[in-house]
Amino acid sequence: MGKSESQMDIVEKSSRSGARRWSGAEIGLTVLVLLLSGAVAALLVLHTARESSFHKASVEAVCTTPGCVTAAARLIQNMDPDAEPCQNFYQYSCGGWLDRHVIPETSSRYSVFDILRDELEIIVKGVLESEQEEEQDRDAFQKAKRLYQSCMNESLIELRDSAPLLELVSRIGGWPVASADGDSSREEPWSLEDTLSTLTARYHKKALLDMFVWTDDHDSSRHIIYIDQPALGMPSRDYYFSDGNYKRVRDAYLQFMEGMAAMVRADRGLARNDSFVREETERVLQLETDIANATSPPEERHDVTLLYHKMALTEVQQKFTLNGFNWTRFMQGVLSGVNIDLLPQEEVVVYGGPYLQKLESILQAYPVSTVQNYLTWQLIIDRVGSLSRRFKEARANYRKALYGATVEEARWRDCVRYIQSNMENAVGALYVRESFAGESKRMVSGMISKIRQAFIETLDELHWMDQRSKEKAMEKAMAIKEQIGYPDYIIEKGNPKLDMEYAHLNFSELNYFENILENLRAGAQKSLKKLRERVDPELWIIGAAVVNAFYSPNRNQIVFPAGILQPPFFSQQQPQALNFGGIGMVIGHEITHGFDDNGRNFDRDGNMLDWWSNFSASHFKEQSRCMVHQYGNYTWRLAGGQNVSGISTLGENIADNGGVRQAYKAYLQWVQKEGEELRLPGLDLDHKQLFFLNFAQVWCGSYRPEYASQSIKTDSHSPLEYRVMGSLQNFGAFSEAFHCKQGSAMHPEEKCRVW
Ligand code: STS
Ligand code: ZN
Repeated sequence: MGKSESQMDIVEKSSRSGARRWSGAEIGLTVLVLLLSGAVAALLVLHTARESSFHKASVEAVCTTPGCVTAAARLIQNMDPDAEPCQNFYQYSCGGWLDRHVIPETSSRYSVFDILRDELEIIVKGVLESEQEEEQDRDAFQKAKRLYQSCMNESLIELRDSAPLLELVSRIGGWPVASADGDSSREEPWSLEDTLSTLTARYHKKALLDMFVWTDDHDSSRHIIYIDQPALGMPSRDYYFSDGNYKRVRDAYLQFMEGMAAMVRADRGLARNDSFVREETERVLQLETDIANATSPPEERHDVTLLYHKMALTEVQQKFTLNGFNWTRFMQGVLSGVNIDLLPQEEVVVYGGPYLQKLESILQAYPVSTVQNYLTWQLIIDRVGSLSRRFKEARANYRKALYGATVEEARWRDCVRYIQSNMENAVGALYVRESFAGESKRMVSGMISKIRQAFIETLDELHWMDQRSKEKAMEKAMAIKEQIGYPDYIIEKGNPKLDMEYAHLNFSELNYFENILENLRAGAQKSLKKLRERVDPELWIIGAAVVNAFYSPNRNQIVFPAGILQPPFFSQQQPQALNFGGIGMVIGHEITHGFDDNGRNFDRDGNMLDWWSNFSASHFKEQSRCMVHQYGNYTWRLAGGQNVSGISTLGENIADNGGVRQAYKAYLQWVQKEGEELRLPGLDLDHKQLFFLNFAQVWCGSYRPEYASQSIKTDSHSPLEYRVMGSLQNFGAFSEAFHCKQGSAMHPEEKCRVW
């Protein structure tokens, strides 16, 4: 649904006049709209009318447009006005929201941000289910809809039951734990190299080793092969060794693996042999525990300059012998699917050196059948969601332990998410066509230039950085490229590029499982074939139908998909205080990622290059240490009383702190130029306070304890509450706006500041 002309007019007129006041006729009209706009708005009118302080003079100073009333209603409902803003600004901003929401049985975290995603999914469901004459839909849309229909066809999925799984297992060379004698009867000898290359190139699955093609950190115009440690079956290495919740998940994981093996055995007509299945699956878990132990924890992988080791393939072979593992056979196997031949002196970047050093002895300690059991299990685990109900039931306890959610998501949500992440541009086009106001692009671009300017001006305030480094930082900030909303070509009817992206994909409405396998192969090939291609600066790194924002260090680029350009982040109809506290803060956050502990290692062209003086670099580390301690001191009760990892969340915390500061500065400059905004009805807050309130309310939300335990180990963002508290405790302007006394919880003596 596009925004109407008249609504845009209101914004345009008021900003041109600069007076920011509404005429009597406009007030009359909007009061009428207000009366018609439902119970919330009506309550608001009553509430404000009863307020004794709401005298006549201030009536004129209040904005009563539908946009203002809607925003005010939201802000009021979310907050807890009885809480003390200087003691706990999160409770003050979000107490109302927290009281009125329970986490749905299907969710592990529920927040204002998550609800935006849920609502976006409803829009995508609508467009994927909309019936058009086939010939009216372009190819890309037809394919997206067909894929969605295949996913929704649950009765057929039930009917096919384990058949697609058994076929997959046999294609990967069997699953010894689900074979007669524990060995899959093969004619050819089993090869680790070939199995890993099939997993990588055909199923986009990275187990035991991760090989991928990505922009070379040292040369942002070309691609290169990377070798890294793999992801694990459970979300982080902690699940393999720690107690409490992690142990509960581990037990459920083992049970899940056992259950799956038993079901596959039964469906292949084999005897149960429970003790054999138990022994084998326990051995697989032991192998994976050893692998987890060999991986480096995130805290040790933080410095990308230390992670990066470029070497010739021959050197990889010498350094990481892995009991005779033939690296050339493995890598050539991966690349042959995209018709690329390895060069005699092929260069490879090794990120996971310490892991590879340890892998040799692990592989020596286990029989081939255990390794094979492990690799097949890794392939199966991701596919369970697309099998019949009884397989999902075998997984239910594991998911409950992992996420705390007791009920599976509605099928349509799983299907929407799948199509969204596998056909980003087709879904992006459908979403934009349905519900994105094109005018937002221009306004957001204007905000980006204001916030970029604020970042540059803020450099002058920094005592820890010398002039030379400030100039380099300014150059880098000026060079940041921006992408807003969506790539134009996806909505151009005459442009074939969108359809061409999916030209090689042929989905069947009947075979969801095979459609997935086709997508996996296509996804792997799409990324592998880039090896000999130059980096395309025009490429969008994310789809339009996404509620999120991004910074790419290799591209020095910020991206704001259409999905995030909506309230509470942004609206042409809401006060600028809210836009700057919302999307303005997100823009500042993404810009600051270019200068966080990771981004700072890349130059204006996206090349890993040290542009820092020794003085500035050592002070950057000192300033950062303050934040590592500050956030590392937050104890999260929900995660069993664990502390936040100050190191793993450092980049996001630097970005949050920088983002809110730059957005605030840019907003004050806007006010100076355009004049102060009208107040919002029913809220006794000035425009500066509204800025902070909207910033905080994006993060109103709660976690299930199971998911808190997970995200404290896997999420690079601090828990919602500490994102708000941490950034504002460090920001003197917040305390000024809310008149907080020094020494109060929100205005501590010690403040951390990087940017
Ligand atoms: S790093 C992008 C950042 C972000 N934080 C998230 C998230 N994305 C997704 C899920 N949880 C936390 C973008 C952002 C910054 C500030 C405010 C909102 C979004
Ligand atoms: Zn971020």
